[in-house]
Amino acid sequence: MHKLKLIEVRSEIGAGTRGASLGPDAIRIASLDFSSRFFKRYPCVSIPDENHLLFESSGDRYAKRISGILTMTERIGEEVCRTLEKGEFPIIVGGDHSIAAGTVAGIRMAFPKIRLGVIWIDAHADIHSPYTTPSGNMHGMPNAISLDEDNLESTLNAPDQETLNFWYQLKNVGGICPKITYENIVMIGVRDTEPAEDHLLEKRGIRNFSAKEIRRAGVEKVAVETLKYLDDCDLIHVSFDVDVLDPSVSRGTGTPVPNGITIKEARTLVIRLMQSKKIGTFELVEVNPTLDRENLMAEQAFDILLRASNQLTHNI
Ligand code: HAR
Ligand code: MN
Ligand code: MN
Ligand code: MN
Repeated sequence: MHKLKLIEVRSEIGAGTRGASLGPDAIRIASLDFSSRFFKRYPCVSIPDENHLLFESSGDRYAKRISGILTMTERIGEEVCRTLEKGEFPIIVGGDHSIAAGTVAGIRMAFPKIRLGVIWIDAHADIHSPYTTPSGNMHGMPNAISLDEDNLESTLNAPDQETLNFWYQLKNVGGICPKITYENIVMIGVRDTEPAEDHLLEKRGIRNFSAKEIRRAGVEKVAVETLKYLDDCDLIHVSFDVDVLDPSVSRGTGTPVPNGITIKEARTLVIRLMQSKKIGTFELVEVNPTLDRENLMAEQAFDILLRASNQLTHNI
Protein backbone atom coordinates (compact mmCIF):
# COMPACT_ATOMS: atom_id res chain seq x y z
CA MET A 1 0.00 0.00 0.00
CA HIS A 2 2.82 2.42 0.77
CA LYS A 3 4.74 1.67 -2.36
CA LEU A 4 3.74 4.83 -4.21
CA LYS A 5 5.53 8.02 -3.33
CA LEU A 6 4.33 11.46 -4.34
CA ILE A 7 6.94 14.04 -5.22
CA GLU A 8 5.54 17.55 -5.54
CA VAL A 9 7.56 20.11 -7.47
CA ARG A 10 6.27 23.66 -7.40
CA SER A 11 8.50 24.79 -10.21
CA GLU A 12 7.48 27.61 -12.48
CA ILE A 13 10.76 29.14 -13.56
CA GLY A 14 10.65 27.00 -16.72
CA ALA A 15 7.35 28.44 -17.94
CA GLY A 16 6.63 31.74 -19.69
CA THR A 17 3.22 32.21 -18.06
CA ARG A 18 2.90 32.62 -14.30
CA GLY A 19 0.98 30.22 -12.06
CA ALA A 20 2.15 26.62 -12.66
CA SER A 21 3.73 26.50 -9.19
CA LEU A 22 0.17 26.48 -7.79
CA GLY A 23 -0.63 23.26 -9.67
CA PRO A 24 0.17 20.79 -6.85
CA ASP A 25 -1.96 22.75 -4.37
CA ALA A 26 -4.85 23.08 -6.83
CA ILE A 27 -4.72 19.30 -7.30
CA ARG A 28 -4.74 18.77 -3.52
CA ILE A 29 -7.82 20.99 -3.24
CA ALA A 30 -9.45 19.14 -6.15
CA SER A 31 -8.97 15.83 -4.35
CA LEU A 32 -11.37 17.03 -1.62
CA ASP A 33 -14.21 17.07 -4.17
CA PHE A 34 -13.56 13.41 -4.83
CA SER A 35 -13.71 12.55 -1.11
CA SER A 36 -10.48 10.77 -1.87
CA ARG A 37 -7.94 9.62 0.69
CA PHE A 38 -5.20 9.88 -1.95
CA PHE A 39 -3.17 12.52 -0.13
CA LYS A 40 -3.53 10.70 3.18
CA ARG A 41 -2.72 7.30 1.80
CA TYR A 42 0.58 7.98 0.07
CA PRO A 43 3.73 9.52 1.50
CA CYS A 44 4.61 12.82 -0.12
CA VAL A 45 7.69 15.00 -0.31
CA SER A 46 7.98 18.50 -1.66
CA ILE A 47 11.08 19.60 -3.53
CA PRO A 48 12.24 23.11 -2.57
CA ASP A 49 11.74 25.46 -5.52
CA GLU A 50 13.82 28.26 -7.02
CA ASN A 51 10.88 30.53 -7.77
CA HIS A 52 12.53 33.47 -5.99
CA LEU A 53 14.50 33.84 -9.25
CA LEU A 54 11.32 35.17 -10.87
CA PHE A 55 11.81 38.36 -8.89
CA GLU A 56 15.25 38.90 -10.38
CA SER A 57 15.94 39.67 -14.01
CA SER A 58 16.92 36.71 -16.13
CA GLY A 59 20.17 37.26 -17.99
CA ASP A 60 19.90 34.06 -19.99
CA ARG A 61 17.78 35.11 -22.92
CA TYR A 62 17.88 31.72 -24.64
CA ALA A 63 17.53 29.60 -21.48
CA LYS A 64 15.77 31.66 -18.85
CA ARG A 65 16.91 31.08 -15.25
CA ILE A 66 18.97 28.11 -16.32
CA SER A 67 21.00 28.19 -13.08
CA GLY A 68 17.77 27.59 -11.14
CA ILE A 69 16.70 24.87 -13.57
CA LEU A 70 20.04 23.12 -12.97
CA THR A 71 19.53 23.27 -9.19
CA MET A 72 15.98 21.90 -9.55
CA THR A 73 17.08 19.15 -11.91
CA GLU A 74 19.69 17.98 -9.40
CA ARG A 75 17.22 18.06 -6.51
CA ILE A 76 14.51 16.19 -8.41
CA GLY A 77 17.05 13.71 -9.71
CA GLU A 78 18.29 12.89 -6.23
CA GLU A 79 14.79 12.44 -4.83
CA VAL A 80 13.59 10.29 -7.74
CA CYS A 81 16.76 8.20 -7.50
CA ARG A 82 16.37 7.70 -3.73
CA THR A 83 12.72 6.75 -4.17
CA LEU A 84 13.48 4.18 -6.85
CA GLU A 85 16.34 2.73 -4.83
CA LYS A 86 13.92 2.13 -1.97
CA GLY A 87 11.72 0.17 -4.36
CA GLU A 88 9.00 2.80 -4.35
CA PHE A 89 7.14 4.11 -7.39
CA PRO A 90 7.60 7.89 -7.81
CA ILE A 91 4.62 9.98 -8.95
CA ILE A 92 5.94 13.45 -9.73
CA VAL A 93 3.47 16.34 -9.73
CA GLY A 94 4.46 19.70 -11.27
CA GLY A 95 4.98 22.48 -11.77
CA ASP A 96 6.17 23.31 -15.25
CA HIS A 97 7.50 20.63 -17.59
CA SER A 98 11.19 21.49 -17.12
CA ILE A 99 11.03 19.11 -14.14
CA ALA A 100 10.96 16.15 -16.54
CA ALA A 101 14.71 16.49 -17.07
CA GLY A 102 15.14 15.91 -13.34
CA THR A 103 12.87 12.88 -13.33
CA VAL A 104 14.76 11.26 -16.19
CA ALA A 105 18.07 12.11 -14.51
CA GLY A 106 16.87 10.43 -11.32
CA ILE A 107 15.85 7.27 -13.13
CA ARG A 108 19.24 7.14 -14.80
CA MET A 109 21.06 7.75 -11.50
CA ALA A 110 19.20 4.78 -9.98
CA PHE A 111 19.55 2.54 -13.04
CA PRO A 112 22.55 3.58 -15.17
CA LYS A 113 22.53 0.52 -17.40
CA ILE A 114 18.92 -0.23 -18.26
CA ARG A 115 17.19 0.54 -21.53
CA LEU A 116 14.96 3.46 -20.54
CA GLY A 117 11.86 4.38 -22.52
CA VAL A 118 9.84 7.59 -22.35
CA ILE A 119 6.18 8.10 -23.27
CA TRP A 120 5.71 11.83 -23.83
CA ILE A 121 2.02 12.80 -23.70
CA ASP A 122 1.92 16.49 -24.60
CA ALA A 123 0.79 19.02 -27.19
CA HIS A 124 4.48 20.00 -27.45
CA ALA A 125 7.64 18.08 -28.28
CA ASP A 126 9.71 20.04 -25.73
CA ILE A 127 12.85 19.30 -27.71
CA HIS A 128 14.31 22.79 -28.09
CA SER A 129 17.84 23.77 -27.13
CA PRO A 130 19.16 27.26 -26.34
CA TYR A 131 20.23 27.38 -30.01
CA THR A 132 16.67 26.92 -31.31
CA THR A 133 14.19 28.07 -28.64
CA PRO A 134 11.72 30.73 -29.78
CA SER A 135 10.99 31.82 -26.20
CA GLY A 136 13.90 30.93 -23.92
CA ASN A 137 11.40 29.07 -21.73
CA MET A 138 13.04 25.92 -20.45
CA HIS A 139 9.87 23.87 -20.17
CA GLY A 140 10.27 23.62 -23.94
CA MET A 141 13.63 21.84 -23.55
CA PRO A 142 13.52 18.76 -21.25
CA ASN A 143 13.66 16.20 -24.06
CA ALA A 144 16.68 17.89 -25.62
CA ILE A 145 18.37 17.77 -22.22
CA SER A 146 17.69 14.03 -21.82
CA LEU A 147 18.68 13.26 -25.42
CA ASP A 148 21.82 15.46 -25.40
CA GLU A 149 20.38 17.32 -28.38
CA ASP A 150 21.73 20.75 -29.32
CA ASN A 151 20.15 20.71 -32.80
CA LEU A 152 22.92 22.92 -34.20
CA GLU A 153 21.66 22.31 -37.75
CA SER A 154 18.61 24.41 -36.87
CA THR A 155 20.46 27.18 -35.03
CA LEU A 156 18.55 30.46 -34.77
CA ASN A 157 20.03 31.92 -31.57
CA ALA A 158 23.50 32.71 -30.29
CA PRO A 159 23.51 31.74 -26.61
CA ASP A 160 26.40 33.14 -24.57
CA GLN A 161 29.15 31.05 -23.02
CA GLU A 162 27.69 31.16 -19.52
CA THR A 163 24.37 29.78 -20.75
CA LEU A 164 26.18 27.06 -22.68
CA ASN A 165 28.18 26.05 -19.60
CA PHE A 166 24.95 25.60 -17.65
CA TRP A 167 23.39 23.77 -20.59
CA TYR A 168 26.32 21.34 -20.63
CA GLN A 169 26.04 20.78 -16.86
CA LEU A 170 22.30 20.25 -17.17
CA LYS A 171 22.70 17.54 -19.78
CA ASN A 172 25.29 15.87 -17.57
CA VAL A 173 23.38 15.77 -14.28
CA GLY A 174 23.83 12.31 -12.82
CA GLY A 175 26.97 11.75 -14.87
CA ILE A 176 25.25 10.01 -17.79
CA CYS A 177 24.68 11.78 -21.10
CA PRO A 178 22.59 11.14 -23.12
CA LYS A 179 20.08 9.62 -20.71
CA ILE A 180 17.70 8.35 -23.38
CA THR A 181 17.96 7.59 -27.08
CA TYR A 182 15.68 8.52 -29.94
CA GLU A 183 14.40 5.03 -30.64
CA ASN A 184 13.12 4.74 -27.07
CA ILE A 185 10.79 7.72 -27.02
CA VAL A 186 7.18 7.83 -28.15
CA MET A 187 5.16 11.04 -28.31
CA ILE A 188 1.39 11.12 -28.02
CA GLY A 189 -0.72 14.13 -28.97
CA VAL A 190 2.13 16.43 -30.06
CA ARG A 191 0.67 19.05 -32.40
CA ASP A 192 2.37 22.40 -31.75
CA THR A 193 5.98 22.38 -32.85
CA GLU A 194 8.39 24.84 -34.45
CA PRO A 195 10.42 24.08 -37.61
CA ALA A 196 13.57 23.33 -35.56
CA GLU A 197 11.63 20.65 -33.69
CA ASP A 198 10.03 19.31 -36.88
CA HIS A 199 13.49 18.91 -38.31
CA LEU A 200 14.46 16.64 -35.41
CA LEU A 201 11.21 14.69 -35.34
CA GLU A 202 11.70 13.94 -39.00
CA LYS A 203 15.46 13.35 -39.02
CA ARG A 204 15.32 11.08 -36.00
CA GLY A 205 12.07 9.42 -36.98
CA ILE A 206 10.43 10.00 -33.61
CA ARG A 207 7.15 8.11 -33.31
CA ASN A 208 4.29 10.54 -32.69
CA PHE A 209 0.65 9.53 -32.42
CA SER A 210 -1.32 12.63 -33.44
CA ALA A 211 -4.69 13.43 -31.92
CA LYS A 212 -6.19 12.58 -35.31
CA GLU A 213 -4.52 9.18 -35.26
CA ILE A 214 -5.76 8.62 -31.73
CA ARG A 215 -9.30 9.37 -32.84
CA ARG A 216 -9.02 7.17 -35.89
CA ALA A 217 -7.31 4.13 -34.36
CA GLY A 218 -8.81 4.47 -30.89
CA VAL A 219 -6.85 5.18 -27.79
CA GLU A 220 -6.65 1.50 -26.78
CA LYS A 221 -4.79 0.68 -29.96
CA VAL A 222 -2.46 3.64 -29.51
CA ALA A 223 -1.58 2.43 -26.00
CA VAL A 224 -0.90 -1.10 -27.25
CA GLU A 225 1.23 0.15 -30.14
CA THR A 226 3.15 2.52 -27.89
CA LEU A 227 4.05 -0.29 -25.52
CA LYS A 228 4.92 -2.55 -28.43
CA TYR A 229 7.20 0.14 -29.87
CA LEU A 230 9.03 0.31 -26.53
CA ASP A 231 9.14 -3.46 -26.13
CA ASP A 232 12.95 -3.48 -25.92
CA CYS A 233 12.95 -1.13 -22.93
CA ASP A 234 13.41 -2.42 -19.39
CA LEU A 235 11.71 0.54 -17.71
CA ILE A 236 9.41 3.27 -19.03
CA HIS A 237 8.72 6.81 -17.80
CA VAL A 238 5.32 8.34 -18.56
CA SER A 239 5.28 12.14 -18.70
CA PHE A 240 1.80 13.69 -18.93
CA ASP A 241 1.50 17.39 -19.79
CA VAL A 242 -2.14 18.44 -19.31
CA ASP A 243 -2.02 20.63 -22.43
CA VAL A 244 -2.32 17.41 -24.45
CA LEU A 245 -6.01 17.74 -23.60
CA ASP A 246 -8.35 19.77 -25.74
CA PRO A 247 -8.67 23.44 -24.66
CA SER A 248 -12.30 22.72 -23.78
CA VAL A 249 -10.87 20.99 -20.70
CA SER A 250 -7.37 22.46 -20.61
CA ARG A 251 -8.11 26.10 -20.01
CA GLY A 252 -6.11 25.95 -16.79
CA THR A 253 -2.70 25.52 -18.36
CA GLY A 254 -0.15 27.99 -19.73
CA THR A 255 -0.10 26.96 -23.37
CA PRO A 256 -3.36 25.30 -24.48
CA VAL A 257 -3.42 24.07 -28.10
CA PRO A 258 -6.55 23.36 -30.22
CA ASN A 259 -7.55 19.86 -31.31
CA GLY A 260 -6.37 17.97 -28.26
CA ILE A 261 -7.48 14.65 -26.88
CA THR A 262 -10.64 14.33 -24.79
CA ILE A 263 -10.59 13.69 -21.08
CA LYS A 264 -12.12 10.28 -21.72
CA GLU A 265 -9.35 9.40 -24.16
CA ALA A 266 -6.73 10.60 -21.68
CA ARG A 267 -8.16 8.44 -18.87
CA THR A 268 -8.28 5.32 -21.00
CA LEU A 269 -4.81 6.00 -22.35
CA VAL A 270 -3.24 6.40 -18.93
CA ILE A 271 -5.01 3.39 -17.38
CA ARG A 272 -4.08 1.22 -20.33
CA LEU A 273 -0.41 2.31 -20.24
CA MET A 274 -0.21 1.79 -16.48
CA GLN A 275 -1.21 -1.83 -16.94
CA SER A 276 2.28 -2.45 -18.24
CA LYS A 277 4.63 -3.65 -15.52
CA LYS A 278 7.42 -1.75 -17.24
CA ILE A 279 6.09 1.66 -16.27
CA GLY A 280 8.41 2.81 -13.49
CA THR A 281 7.57 6.49 -13.02
CA PHE A 282 4.62 8.76 -13.76
CA GLU A 283 4.66 12.52 -13.98
CA LEU A 284 1.87 15.08 -14.41
CA VAL A 285 2.68 18.71 -15.16
CA GLU A 286 1.51 22.20 -16.18
CA VAL A 287 -1.72 22.58 -14.21
CA ASN A 288 -2.14 26.35 -13.75
CA PRO A 289 -5.16 27.28 -11.61
CA THR A 290 -4.65 31.04 -12.12
CA LEU A 291 -5.84 30.60 -15.72
CA ASP A 292 -8.71 28.30 -14.85
CA ARG A 293 -12.36 28.47 -13.90
CA GLU A 294 -13.59 26.63 -10.82
CA ASN A 295 -10.45 24.50 -10.66
CA LEU A 296 -11.64 22.30 -13.54
CA MET A 297 -8.18 21.49 -14.85
CA ALA A 298 -6.91 20.37 -11.46
CA GLU A 299 -10.00 18.19 -11.00
CA GLN A 300 -9.40 16.48 -14.31
CA ALA A 301 -5.71 16.14 -13.50
CA PHE A 302 -6.48 14.62 -10.12
CA ASP A 303 -8.88 12.19 -11.74
CA ILE A 304 -6.08 11.03 -14.03
CA LEU A 305 -3.62 10.78 -11.13
CA LEU A 306 -6.10 8.76 -9.14
CA ARG A 307 -6.77 6.33 -11.97
CA ALA A 308 -3.06 5.96 -12.67
CA SER A 309 -2.27 5.22 -9.03
CA ASN A 310 -5.20 2.82 -8.64
CA GLN A 311 -3.95 0.88 -11.62
CA LEU A 312 -0.44 0.88 -10.16
CA THR A 313 -1.42 -0.35 -6.71
CA HIS A 314 -3.24 -3.08 -8.60
CA ASN A 315 0.02 -4.01 -10.31
CA ILE A 316 2.29 -3.84 -7.28
N1 HAR B 1 7.74 25.32 -28.23
C1 HAR B 1 7.42 26.50 -27.50
C2 HAR B 1 8.64 27.08 -26.81
O1 HAR B 1 9.62 26.40 -26.67
C3 HAR B 1 6.36 26.24 -26.47
C4 HAR B 1 6.62 25.04 -25.61
C5 HAR B 1 6.32 25.14 -24.23
N2 HAR B 1 5.03 24.78 -23.77
C6 HAR B 1 4.78 23.73 -22.96
N3 HAR B 1 5.52 22.63 -23.11
N4 HAR B 1 3.85 23.71 -22.19
O2 HAR B 1 4.93 21.44 -23.27
O3 HAR B 1 8.62 28.20 -26.41
MN1 MN C 1 5.39 19.88 -22.05
MN1 MN D 1 2.87 21.17 -23.51
MN1 MN E 1 3.85 27.21 -31.72
